[in-house]
Amino acid sequence: MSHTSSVASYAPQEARVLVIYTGGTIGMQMSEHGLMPSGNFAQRLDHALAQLSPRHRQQLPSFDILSDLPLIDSSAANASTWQQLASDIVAQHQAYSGFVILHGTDTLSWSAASLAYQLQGLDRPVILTGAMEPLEVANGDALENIQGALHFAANPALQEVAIYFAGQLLRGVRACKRHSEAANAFASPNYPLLGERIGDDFIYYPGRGLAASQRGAPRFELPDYTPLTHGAVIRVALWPGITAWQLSAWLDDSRVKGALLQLWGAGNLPPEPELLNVLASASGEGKLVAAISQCPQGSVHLGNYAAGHGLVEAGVLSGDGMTPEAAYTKLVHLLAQPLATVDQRHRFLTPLVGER
Ligand code: ASN
Repeated sequence: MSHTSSVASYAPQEARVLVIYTGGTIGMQMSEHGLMPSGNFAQRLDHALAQLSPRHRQQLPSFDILSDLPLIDSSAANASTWQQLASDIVAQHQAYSGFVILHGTDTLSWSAASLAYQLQGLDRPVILTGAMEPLEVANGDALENIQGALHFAANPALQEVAIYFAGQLLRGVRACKRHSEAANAFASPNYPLLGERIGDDFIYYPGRGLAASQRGAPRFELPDYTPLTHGAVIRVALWPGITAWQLSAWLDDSRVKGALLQLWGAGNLPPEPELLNVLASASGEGKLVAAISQCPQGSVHLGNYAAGHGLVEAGVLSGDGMTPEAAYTKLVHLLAQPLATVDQRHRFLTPLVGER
C-alpha cells in the first residue's frame, strides 16, 4: 500500500504532530443534560486507535495532545478562541511538523478561516477535524476523521490550513458546514478538494495547494482580536421586505466597525434608495462593508444588475465567491490591525490565502 503524495513520497512515521483538542461532539460524552464536552481525551483516543489494524496504526505519525483551552461545544467559540488557537500553534510551530485541531463541527469552518489569515505563510499542515458522532460511538465518523487528519498533518507538501472530514481534504478558508446530520457535513463550494482518501491512500493534490501558488514567506499576522469581540463586526442576510431603519439600527451603531451583507443572487438588494444611503453613510464613516451572496455557490458581481448598481458607489466591497466564514473572519482580521481604511479596503479585495 502506498501513501500517495504527488510531490514526493513521505513517511508519516517520521513526522511529529501536535493534536490540539478543543471539545466538540468528537470528544463529548452523555450527561443528564445531553452530550457535553469531556476530558481524558488522550486515554480515550489511545483506546479508539487500538481498533485500527496494526498496519494502519503503524502508518500514523507520532503525536502529542494539547488541551489548554476550556473544552467547549464550538457554538461557544468566538474571535478570542481563534486568536488562542493561532497563538498555540505559533508557540509550538518549530517543535512539530504538523498540527491537528479537534474542534466542534458547528463553527469549525469559522476557526479554520480565521487561522488561515493569522497563519499566513504557514510552511506546514494545520488540519482541523471533528465528528458528527462522539469517539465512543460504534462505527461513528470520529476515528476515521482523526486518522485522515493525522495522515495529512504528516505530509510536508501540504502547507496551509485545511479541513479533513469524511474522506475529503478542503481548503480551510473555502469550506462551510453544509449538513447538520450527515457524516459528509462539509463542502468547499467554490474551490476543488485539496485531497481525498481513496481506499487506504490519502492523496494530496499539490497543484491546488497554496504552496504552489501564493504561500510566500512565513509572515504570521497575530493582531489582538479582543477589542472586536463585543459585536464590532455584524452579519446581515437580506430578506424580502428588509427596511432601511432595520439596517441602520445595526450599521449606525458606533460599536459596529464592519459588516458582512449577504445579498441576493449575483449581488442584488431591494430597490430602496434608503438602503443604499445607510450603506453609503456607514462606509463614509470608515466602516468596512462587504457583500457576498446568500447562494451557497457562485460569486457576487456588484453592478451587473441595475438592482445592485448603487452598491459600488455606496462603498460596498465585493466579497466575490468567498464563504461567509472567509469574508467575516477577514473583516475581523483586517479591522484588528492598525491599518488605514484605504489599506483595509485594498487588502479585503486582495486574495491573501486563497480565499477568493
Ligand atoms: N455542537 C457540536 C459542536 O460544534 C457539533 C459537532 O461537533 N458535531 O461542538
